[in-house]
Amino acid sequence: MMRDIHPAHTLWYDKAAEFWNEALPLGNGRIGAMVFGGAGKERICLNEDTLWTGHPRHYGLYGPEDTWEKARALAHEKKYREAELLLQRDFTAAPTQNYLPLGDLILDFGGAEPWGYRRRLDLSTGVHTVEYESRGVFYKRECFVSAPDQVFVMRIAANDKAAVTFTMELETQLRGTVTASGKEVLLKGQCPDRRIERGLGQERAVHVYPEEKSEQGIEFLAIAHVETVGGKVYPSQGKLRVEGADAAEISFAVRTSFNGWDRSPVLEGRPFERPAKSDIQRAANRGWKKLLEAHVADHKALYDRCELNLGGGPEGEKPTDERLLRHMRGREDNALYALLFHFGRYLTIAGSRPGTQATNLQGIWNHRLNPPWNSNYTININTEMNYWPVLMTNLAECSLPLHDLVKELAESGKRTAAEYYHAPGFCSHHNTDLWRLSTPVGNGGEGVVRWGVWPMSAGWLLRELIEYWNYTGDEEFLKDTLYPLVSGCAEFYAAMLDEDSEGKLVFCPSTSPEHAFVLSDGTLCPIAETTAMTMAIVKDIFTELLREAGTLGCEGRLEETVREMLPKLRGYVLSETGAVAEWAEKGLVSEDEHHRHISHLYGMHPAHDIAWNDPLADAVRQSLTERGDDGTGWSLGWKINQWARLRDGDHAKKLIDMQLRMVESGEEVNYALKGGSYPNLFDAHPPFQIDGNYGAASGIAEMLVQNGENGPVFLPALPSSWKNGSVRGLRIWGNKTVDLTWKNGELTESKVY
Ligand code: FUC
Repeated sequence: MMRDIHPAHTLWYDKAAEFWNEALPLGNGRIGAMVFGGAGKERICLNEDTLWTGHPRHYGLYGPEDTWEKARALAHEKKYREAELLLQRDFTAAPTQNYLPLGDLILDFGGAEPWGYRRRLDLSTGVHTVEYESRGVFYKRECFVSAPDQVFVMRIAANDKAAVTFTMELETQLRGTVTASGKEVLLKGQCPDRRIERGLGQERAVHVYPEEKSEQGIEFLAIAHVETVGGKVYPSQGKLRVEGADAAEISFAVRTSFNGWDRSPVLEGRPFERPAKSDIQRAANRGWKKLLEAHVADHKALYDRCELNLGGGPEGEKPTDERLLRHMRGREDNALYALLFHFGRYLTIAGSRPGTQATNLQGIWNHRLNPPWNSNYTININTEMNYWPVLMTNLAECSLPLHDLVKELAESGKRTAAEYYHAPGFCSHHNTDLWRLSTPVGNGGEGVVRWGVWPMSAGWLLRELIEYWNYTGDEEFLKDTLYPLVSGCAEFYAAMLDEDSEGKLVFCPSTSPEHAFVLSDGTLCPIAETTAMTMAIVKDIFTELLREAGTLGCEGRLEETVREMLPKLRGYVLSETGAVAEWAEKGLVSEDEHHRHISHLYGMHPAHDIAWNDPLADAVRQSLTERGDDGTGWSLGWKINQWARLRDGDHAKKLIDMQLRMVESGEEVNYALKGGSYPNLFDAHPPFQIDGNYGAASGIAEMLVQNGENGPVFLPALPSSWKNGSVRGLRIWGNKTVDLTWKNGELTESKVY
């Protein structure tokens, strides 16, 4: 075994990345870097998590005040298509803004003739290394993104004197100016506004730089600085030239004027130039060794809390891309599952730290000006999935950015609840952005209702915060944060319910995320009277409200109302085949029996409404079977968790195997059944979407330990091929940690502390 390669903790390759999905991610929650590792020319794609298009704004209701009431009446009469067309025309507003790439740091070494090339990412230290020999000299480049020092740092060393020569430059697709002076390249820039006219398709969106200050976007300053041992450094035509050094140390800092979701980044912007300069100054003063030590200590404090060991044979020594290919051909490589698990934890540590933005569709890594789905927060599954493994795998503080997002969305969502629904409390729809957009998106175009009109996301997002309380037992959090949020959400849901023809309380009309059924004339329609998921979320929030009020001893009017409503809620309806009826009525036929969303199974996972031995679990199993296994990356991820909750370990593992199918580097959007992993282990929807990485990590944790009302269950879904193994540092409800060891599929040791 190579000394510096651990089969469950290292990604490594014997060639440089050609495509972005082969490059390797580094991050400190705020600054993201994708390192290509080219010997002759290094490219590092950089991100900062507040670089988004746009500025604070709110879109009011476009159509008449009573649109929702009218749609509701139509849906109660089962005039679903009419309800849809009305909402499409009068209820949807502008789409979200998009997450932006900062730019590339390019190091041009004037070519190389690499021999013995290797690059690797050590997940346990968060350090990326490139090594090769060229023209008789051995080169080593190491880099990381430091959370304690808020900089990206790289050291370039050679085993020969004066062998380090290169040109360094910064490039950006944003509006900006690049200058070089002394030992620095500076990039000063500004983000555009993303505009789209009503009625146009998404592809017609344009980026504009408005004249009016109140409409201008976020400003930023990025600095790349070089210190050398020997040799000389001088600026030349906006670049920096390093010649004949023994070694070089690069530090990169960036700060932006973003000052909160509701403040103009220009008129009320946060200072950014001086902070960027002082980041660089501090890093230069500390130097490589101290920066590295502080980074590794900080990283390990989180990473080392939890570890999975599934054994593994010689396959683990191969380069990661080869391992993926060989695994697809049936080679047994148990350490690859552990690597996928650890990579999910690594991406949490690198992508979401206290005080940073929550991870978006691509975490914090995006190189495109117009990224797929705007690289936004899609909150009808994707953002929530990003946070599934965080608590279980012992990284509770990394979930705080999600808490911030939800608190701010609750503010923005009050206005949306009032204007669109004339309701108290707050709500948000199927996606959001840095500016906490909470209105239903769309542009009046055909089909927008199937995703845009879904005012249920606040309830789902809160499920993740409820878990934070379950895991940590933090009473202050319950009192000051969780209970007020759950109350606001419950208030909205309670105001929205009315009776169906059987006297059951329903949230009407409703969609089941992004899915539609076929009307008798063949038209597709997403709007029904209500849906299984909608009612599952309402039930979950009502139940939680009562549990929390009970714990706090603060029952009031809202609790009284909710207590009365709970038994009258429309429950699950089963289809003729015994599956869960997605639109909560019999006879509505799905447009696509293999649809990627499995929203109707919310009660099984992530909620805890249906236990594995509940008679309803059979309906869940039947639904999953009818849906089939295949799907987009995140769809596979969700199904791993569902089968784990159903305690079928072999089926869960089958889905992990599908997620480990190597997808070549193509980046096109594909909704067909093509999920997998890119060579860099990033989840392929396709395209890259980070949720599947997190979904797989949480699924693996769910296979090993599950929470239950009567205490934890160990190895509830252990696959037959994971015969021997151990896991250390998984968390369970009640602020406890678990270590387990098993042999021949049987638990041999367990420790709860
Ligand atoms: C939802 C999913 C898509 C994709 C997008 C970002 O709309 O249905 O598959 O993941 O979010």
